[in-house]
Amino acid sequence: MPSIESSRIAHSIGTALDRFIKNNQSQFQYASGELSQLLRDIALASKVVNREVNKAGLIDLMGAVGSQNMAGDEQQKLDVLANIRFTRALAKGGEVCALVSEESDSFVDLNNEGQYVIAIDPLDGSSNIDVNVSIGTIFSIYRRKSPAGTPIQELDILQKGSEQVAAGYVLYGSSTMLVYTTGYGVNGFTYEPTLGEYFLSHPNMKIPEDGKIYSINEGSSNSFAQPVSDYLKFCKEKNYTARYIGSLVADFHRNLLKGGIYIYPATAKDPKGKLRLMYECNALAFVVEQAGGKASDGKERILDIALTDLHQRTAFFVGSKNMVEKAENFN
Ligand code: FDP
Repeated sequence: MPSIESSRIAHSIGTALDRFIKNNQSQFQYASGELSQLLRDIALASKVVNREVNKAGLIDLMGAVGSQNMAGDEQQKLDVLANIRFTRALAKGGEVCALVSEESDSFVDLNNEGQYVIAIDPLDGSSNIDVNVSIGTIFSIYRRKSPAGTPIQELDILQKGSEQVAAGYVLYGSSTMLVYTTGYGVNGFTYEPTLGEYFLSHPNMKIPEDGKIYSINEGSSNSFAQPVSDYLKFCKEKNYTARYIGSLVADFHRNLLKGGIYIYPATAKDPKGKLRLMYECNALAFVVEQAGGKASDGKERILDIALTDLHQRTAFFVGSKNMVEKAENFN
């Protein structure tokens, strides 16, 4: 009988994120190493945020800071802190020329020669911070369109989701994971806190084509449109399982692994849907499509929706291909 230590040693610890990024750099059409550095900057900032999230209860980071962000949500202390961490890391790297964040009114022009624009929700699911439930970071990366070194223009910022060159999320859950795509499949990395590194734990992730989990805030069901109510009735007739954490990244991640659908439809409170196209839905839509799933607003593919506003909202149907198609068919 091998001892625990020797059986542990028998298993290699796997590929570190840095090594993985380096090995796959040539896949990327602008293989200059800049995007790789940008992904490393995101990973580093996420480690810092992870540290703050883990000790939030100890150092008075929980609770609201008293102000509201652009979308009208109450800003939590950790939201603000995460925004600062990511902005600093991305500004310092020099690869990003402009940043759009859930936490700021307009985009931030970083006044540099960077080739990339990033849209980020530094800490999503903020109403879950105080109760120790999983939260996440969501990011989308675009290539700028105007020449480097010139002032940022609207055409650099308001790009469709289909123009993303990379996207992903960090889930601060029972373990911390970074999941991302550069358009060549989806890979997931788990953070090893004692080594301070992300390691490849979920290579080439694929979402099951079908599933039995539906995730929606049914508290608003009185104001759902009839097709959404009809689809929910169908889910219940099929004895599907309801699972709703209320933290988009966590709900999305579970369904990605197990198969399922997440729906945030239009409601009376949010007639255009609650979630933000630019820094929530586009990234997850890119990831889910790369994993073989689907994302739409109930009718139109999320990645094809034209952007007219930084903080634009949309209804969101995302998850297993067959489930999203079934929900769309009720329209
Ligand atoms: P939160 O308001 O806590 O930041 O992005 C918004 C979001 O969370 C998502 O993470 C989550 O899925 C959704 O809103 C929850 O909204 P409801 O409370 O309306 O269900």
